[in-house]
Amino acid sequence: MKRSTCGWPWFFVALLFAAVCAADSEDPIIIPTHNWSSQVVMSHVVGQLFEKNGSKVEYVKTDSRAVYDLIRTGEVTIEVEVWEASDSESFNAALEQGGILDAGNHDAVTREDWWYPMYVKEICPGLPDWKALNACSEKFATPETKPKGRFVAGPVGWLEYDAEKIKALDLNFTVVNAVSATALWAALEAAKEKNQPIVLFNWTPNYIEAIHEGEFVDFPEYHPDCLSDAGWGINKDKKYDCGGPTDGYLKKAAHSMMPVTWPIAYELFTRISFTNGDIAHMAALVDVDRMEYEQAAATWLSRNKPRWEAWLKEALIKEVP
Ligand code: TMO
Repeated sequence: MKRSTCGWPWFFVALLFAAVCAADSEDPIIIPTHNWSSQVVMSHVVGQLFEKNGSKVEYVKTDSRAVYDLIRTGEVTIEVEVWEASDSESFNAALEQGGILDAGNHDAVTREDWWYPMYVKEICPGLPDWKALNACSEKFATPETKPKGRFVAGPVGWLEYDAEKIKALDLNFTVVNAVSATALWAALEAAKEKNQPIVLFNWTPNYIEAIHEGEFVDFPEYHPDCLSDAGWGINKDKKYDCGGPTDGYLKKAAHSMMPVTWPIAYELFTRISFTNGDIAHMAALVDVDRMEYEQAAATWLSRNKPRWEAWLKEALIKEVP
């Protein structure tokens, strides 16, 4: 089903005439949401922009790893947050199989890795160098992990090679997955209250850096080959002997038929770009201000109107010359 995109009251007349000819499908654009706040808010920001463009939108909850195959088959249409550290393996595998497009990078620069609140540095001297960890691993031990230290990882389905990294770097630590992002922050709060050492998974941009002072552990420098070539890096027999990228990308991905089925929405999607500040803001609207996701998205849009108006306008000019 095709529909014409007429009726843009704020555009000048010539553009209006041109827009009559453009045709995005009336089928809904399917947007997957995951289990961390910025991704869900950003999904709704993008969804609400598609709606302003006249598209129908549906949201589905999916795993953030399985989503790349769902995009390839067209069961979902886009992914708004492809994180280099967590997602590059699944994303690259999907690109190789076909059916998915790299829809460009956000402005944001990302990092995901082991992280500790600042007081831990006094308890474990030598941090942020990763080599300091083994000397105090027993200080990070809990009844369930002793004599090894505990690394509190994110939920299963986020970055998944921490256990491999521990082996490859011969770290005296055990991975304990938090069940949710909320559980991760609860573990941080609990440790902080008692001044106990803790090392946990964290990422930036995120709202948490505005609330808790802390640092990432500096592991051997990342290289994409670290994930695919055992011979790369300080451990010649094992992959994953490195930290996450310190200046990682944040990409968007789309089903390969999106430019054909929803040409204007696709042009719009390629133009959408969020900064580190935007993403921290989106997360904070939910995690600090306790808004619903839809409301957080509408709030972000109302505070950033000139930016998304420009994206919409450029997408229409490009697609409807
Ligand atoms: C998977 N995450 C972006 C929360 O690190």
